[in-house]
Amino acid sequence: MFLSITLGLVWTAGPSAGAQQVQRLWVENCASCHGDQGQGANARSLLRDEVMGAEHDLAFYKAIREGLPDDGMDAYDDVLSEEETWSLVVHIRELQERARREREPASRPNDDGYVETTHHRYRFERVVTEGIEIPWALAFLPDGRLLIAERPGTVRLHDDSGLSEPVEDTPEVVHAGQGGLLGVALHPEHEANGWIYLSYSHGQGDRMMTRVVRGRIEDHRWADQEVIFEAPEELYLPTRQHYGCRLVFDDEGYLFIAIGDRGRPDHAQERYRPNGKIHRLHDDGSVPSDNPFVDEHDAMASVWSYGHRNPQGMVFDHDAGELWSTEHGPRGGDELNLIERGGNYGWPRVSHGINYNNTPFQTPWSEHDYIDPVKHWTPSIAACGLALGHGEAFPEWQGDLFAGGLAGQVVERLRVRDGEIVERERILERMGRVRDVITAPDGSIYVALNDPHHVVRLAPAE
Ligand code: HEC
Ligand SMILES: [Ca+2]
Repeated sequence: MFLSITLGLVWTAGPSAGAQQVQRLWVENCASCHGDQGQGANARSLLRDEVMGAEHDLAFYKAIREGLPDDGMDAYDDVLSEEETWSLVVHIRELQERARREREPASRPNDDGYVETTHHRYRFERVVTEGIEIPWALAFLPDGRLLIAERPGTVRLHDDSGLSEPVEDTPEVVHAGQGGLLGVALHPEHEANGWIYLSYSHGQGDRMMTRVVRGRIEDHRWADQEVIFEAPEELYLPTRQHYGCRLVFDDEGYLFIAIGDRGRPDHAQERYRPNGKIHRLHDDGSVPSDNPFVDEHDAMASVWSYGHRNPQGMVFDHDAGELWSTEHGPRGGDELNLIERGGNYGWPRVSHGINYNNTPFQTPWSEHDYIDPVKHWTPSIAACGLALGHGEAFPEWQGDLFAGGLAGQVVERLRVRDGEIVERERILERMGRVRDVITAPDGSIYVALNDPHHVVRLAPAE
């Protein structure tokens, strides 16, 4: 039975509604023994080190459903639905994360500006501190200048002499809600052809959708613009969230475009729609003939994978030939996914998160044919920005993934081997919401942050 039916309450969409229901379940059923914050009362603390972390999810789920008769906890399978049970596991993870933050020192620069991590000590350098507004996507030009795409719709260049004025004549974006200028990529042969790709929320009347163009910067002016990806007008939506939208080229010159579900979860499963998908195109916007759904009646031929919620991080691993993406979950359940041709990543049918507006999910362990994430973050970090370690600056970080988080205010380093996370650490924490993470040609890592808006460099310590 689904949560909405069990509780029989009127649910309104929005974070507070879902949060309150779980909170109530906790207070009414669990807090007497486990404490209102999970700190323990008649039972031990749930904030103990040995029970922290997602690897205990299934054990927790089973403990609640089946009880722990030897320890004095009853089974709740008659009282709680599967979804309610899962929502309580998410709630416990949130309590644990709050406790961890209170007791664990954050990975922040010390007074001299250095941060110690497992393999490397790095220096935290503020590169751009003034004059930028909501930096959302970064890219290095071959001449060493840093291109900064700002969400309100401006593009600036930064070098040793400072920050430029906005490039003129860049496309007009809808800067509303989560929309704006959101992604940038350079053509693999940029040095020869000058092409720069931008993705942004584009409006038709009062409806919006993600659009991709390419152009060149000539005399500080956006020139030669061509539309690379655009949805049919009837598929534009009045919603203002979940545009995606990262742009990445692979090693064969294909362009990948990540678009979020635009706040319409079911659309992610509808292959004729652009939203909730990762698309694959030739550099000129034409559709490759070997895309997975080119022969499917009604499907959008550019679709490469689907069932995505809001992918805001994407990177291609040139050594391994793998495309990686991070996406926002609902409440919990942010994902790191290895993107496969034609893959269905499950949203909104399955998720490790729980939905704010209580749309029923299967529990993460239900039988299903969707591709599971390699890792999930519960509670959510609000995954945004994804980079890959390469270059000389940090030799031990070669091939590692660097995932940014908005709400999590974090850059997490992840090492994946044979589909498993073998190392994971927060290398930067609580220095602002992380909008993008990229690796510079020399291997140092650049991060776009807010509070205040700035760009920082994680540089090798001498
Ligand atoms: C009557 C007291 C009692 C109540 C009520 C109770 N528990 Fe427990 N619970 C325990 C005890 C005792 C353990 C065994 C661990 C320990 O000794 O603290 C336990 C273990 C667990 C565990 C396994 C983690 C661990 O520390 O081993 C989870 C998860 C859990 N409880 C969740 C819940 C949730 C969720 C509820 C409410 C739906 C709940 N419990 C209600 C007493 C209780
Ligand atoms: Ca998924």
